[in-house]
Amino acid sequence: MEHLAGQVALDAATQRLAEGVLAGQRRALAKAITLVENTREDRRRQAGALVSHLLPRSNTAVRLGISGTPGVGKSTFIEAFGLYLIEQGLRVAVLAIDPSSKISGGSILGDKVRMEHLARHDRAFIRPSPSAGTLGGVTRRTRETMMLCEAAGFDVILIETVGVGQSETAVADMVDFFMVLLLPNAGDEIQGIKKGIIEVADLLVINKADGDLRDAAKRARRHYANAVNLFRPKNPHWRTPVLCASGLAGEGIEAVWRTAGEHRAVLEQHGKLKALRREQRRRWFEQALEENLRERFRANQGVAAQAPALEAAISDGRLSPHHAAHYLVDLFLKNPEPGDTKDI
Ligand SMILES: Nc1nc2c(ncn2[C@@H]2O[C@H](COP(=O)(O)OP(=O)(O)O)[C@@H](O)[C@H]2O)c(=O)[nH]1
Ligand SMILES: [Mg+2]
Repeated sequence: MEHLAGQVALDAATQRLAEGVLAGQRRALAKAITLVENTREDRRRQAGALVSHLLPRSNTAVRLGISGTPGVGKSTFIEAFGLYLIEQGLRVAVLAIDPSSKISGGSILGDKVRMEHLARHDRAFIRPSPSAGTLGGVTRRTRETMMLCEAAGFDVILIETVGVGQSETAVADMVDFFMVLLLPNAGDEIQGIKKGIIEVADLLVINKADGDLRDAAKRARRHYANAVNLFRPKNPHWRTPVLCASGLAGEGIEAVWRTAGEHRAVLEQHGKLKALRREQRRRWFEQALEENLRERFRANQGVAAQAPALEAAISDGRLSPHHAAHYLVDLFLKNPEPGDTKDI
């Protein structure tokens, strides 16, 4: 415990990597992120030590989440938004999570094209997150990657995520400001708008407010502004604004950044930003504990040997799930795998 809570000792290779990240070297950053993504137990420990070591240098950036259904224009928006931020003298890191895509599949390749100019800029860093594995795994990698990017000197972290339930909430939990992009012609669906989205959003953006869709976007904006009033705000000092924008035409970008700044000022004014970061770390720990337990449990040989028979008995209605769960956890606690719990 004392060892863990104090200075984190790094081996020589990890120390070099840490120095490279702190010096803002892109190759070191990319390598560190690859390390964080590695699922091998020893790599995981090395990554954990690296992130711990860099954490004191990682509380500096503005963290923004951008969500919305596939095709709403998130990547196109981020390209315009990112280039705008660079013009303001900022360095921008983009982390894209798409739980529905494979790394070799369409949307990541599509993103490379959509963020073509941003991707080439030396003040930007774009990293698609491999979405394979559990939500807990994706969340861990995204958080750790965010910390690495901050340690490498990026001022703004943009996390793109698809608007599907859990991954959206997970991202909302790790950023300071969470915006949801909506389509202009979704006005008729307002009645069915997911309560959840409004509850987690700090800003709603009616995107693609250009060309023929301009008027529809204005109507949608009024509808959503009314809808927002029906819900209790997430923060009593902040009523979720609804803006129109077009990533393609580069319109409304500045207003989004201004709104993020106003939100931050409101948080700071009420002493909420520090509290928010503390709360984020607390949740991070909670999720890390759960993920770690689940993975070790699943990797346990005794558990793996017995689980299929128990699952079959449960499916057949011959065994109570609670009874089986109790039995398996007891089994795990009696036979934790050697090396797994000893050297912390
Ligand atoms: N009219 C219009 N089309 C857009 C806009 N932004 C994106 N698109 C188009 O919508 C499609 C999906 O865009 P993309 O950025 O990949 O959406 P994502 O899946 O949310 O990341 C592409 O064909 C874009 O060209 C916009 O602001 N206006
Ligand atoms: Mg995209």
